[in-house]
Amino acid sequence: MIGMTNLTLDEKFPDQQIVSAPSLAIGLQQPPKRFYRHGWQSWSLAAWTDLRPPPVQKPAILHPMQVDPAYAKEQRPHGSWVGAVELEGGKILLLGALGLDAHIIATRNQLEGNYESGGGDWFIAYGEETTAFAGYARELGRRLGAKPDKPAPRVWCSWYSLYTAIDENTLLKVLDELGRLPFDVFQVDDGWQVSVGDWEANSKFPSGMKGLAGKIKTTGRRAGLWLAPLIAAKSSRLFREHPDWFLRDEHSRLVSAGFNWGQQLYALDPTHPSVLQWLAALMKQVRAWGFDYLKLDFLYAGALPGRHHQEMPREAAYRKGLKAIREAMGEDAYFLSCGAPIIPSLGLCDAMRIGPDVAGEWENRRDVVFLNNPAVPSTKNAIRTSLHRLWLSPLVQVDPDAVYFRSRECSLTAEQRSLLQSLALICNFKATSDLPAWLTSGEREDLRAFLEAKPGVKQMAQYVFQIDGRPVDFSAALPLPEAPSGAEAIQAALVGWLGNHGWALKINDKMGRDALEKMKKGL
Ligand code: 9PG
Repeated sequence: MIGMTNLTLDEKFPDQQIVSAPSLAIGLQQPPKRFYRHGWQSWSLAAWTDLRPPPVQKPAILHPMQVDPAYAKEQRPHGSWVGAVELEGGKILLLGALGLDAHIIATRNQLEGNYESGGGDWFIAYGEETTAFAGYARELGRRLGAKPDKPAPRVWCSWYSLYTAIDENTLLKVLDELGRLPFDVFQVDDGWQVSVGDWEANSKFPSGMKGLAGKIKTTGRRAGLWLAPLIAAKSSRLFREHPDWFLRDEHSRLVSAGFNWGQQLYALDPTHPSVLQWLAALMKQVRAWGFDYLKLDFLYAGALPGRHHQEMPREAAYRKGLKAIREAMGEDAYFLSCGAPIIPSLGLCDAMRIGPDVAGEWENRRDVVFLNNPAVPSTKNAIRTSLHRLWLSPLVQVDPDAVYFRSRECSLTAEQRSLLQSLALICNFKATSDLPAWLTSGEREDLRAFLEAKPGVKQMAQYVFQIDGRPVDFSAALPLPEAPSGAEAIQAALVGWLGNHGWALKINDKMGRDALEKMKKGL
């Protein structure tokens, strides 16, 4: 390939170096044992895998919201910005981009990195895994900005119990029942808005968002709010009124930002001046309502491939949007990014979700195994990917997602719940959605102790930690599921086919909402 810089891993290879090139390949003298694959955004898989071609994740209709769609069908082992191979003897070779739009590909005889547009610097490390990743993190911090000095607040978040079935009365009841449990933030998740794109209180919130934030603050807590500012649902007013604000491809067709809430999603173009103005006004609005903890979600949409209003690399477009958002919300707000393209978000947010969603389930067979999907909600998926992104800790407050203390409405074993809680202690990011009414008195006391804990954490081995002397081994969360065989393979093919159809996803969405309403009646 023209413009390719070639290096060879030999005896004289330096421990750490920085090389500037549009494309770079490091020749290996032996086939690697494992590949560290780093997914594009919060929910995308990060893990050490073997060197077989990564099976294509299903359904394709969800690709824009689960993987980098530009590489969804890549047949070689690959990852975003950074990749590493493990060689005989346990040493690793890490190749990490210091620019924003790079991709890594591994083969049996080389580790290769390419910038999508122009070129940039590469950080290369050869040696022990922890040292190599620490070196990469240090260099990223120098260029993109390191961790702000804000301790992570302890958060009660409405998502992992009530999901979209929230309303003012139910939330106020929860707020009351939390009593004196030491939460710093009460965070309202998805379900308060008129539509994704139309960020106004819906009819389930008769006092309006300012009223709700006010009530939260009278309990001495900060008010938190979820928004997905860079996407809009097809049925939203925003999309109908401003179709020209949305990202299109070279044939002027709208770019898909995925499918959720039973609808097609589109991506705002963050290089459009009117979009930037609208984003700033939105952030000022939610601050004026009284919210100062913002969980901004589905952020990947700002970095999707397409033709921008102002031509620039897609991840530079994203960073432009994110900068406008950060500036408008103010430095005193706490900004948690979610569904966020990892490297381009650094230096602009306080915290970052580093894995897919947890769930009251360990590993759903239909969603995780049949669809071969490590990005869908599942506690095993969440722990696996978060563990492989702990190296980001010096750069941003890492969020491994909520923990469970409840045994009601949750099929996780006590051991699985404990693994999740331990990971939260390691990250020092504590959040839950457990409804106080679902907790036994013992569970409530355990939750209190967790919120108050300031344990000493020691890493003993790659996946083994000691928390106040108590050993915690995460091995159970590591294996990727084997592909289904026999009759299950046929079932899996059917689920995969259905999953690619809007009507099937709509039915699935409706069934989920009906089940939620039933659950709510029992509250
Ligand atoms: C609200 C939720 C919660 C949650 C977020 C995000 O299809 N998907 O791949 C997909 C993944 C995650 C997801 C939604 C869809 O959840 O991570 O905490 O805020 O949105 O809708």
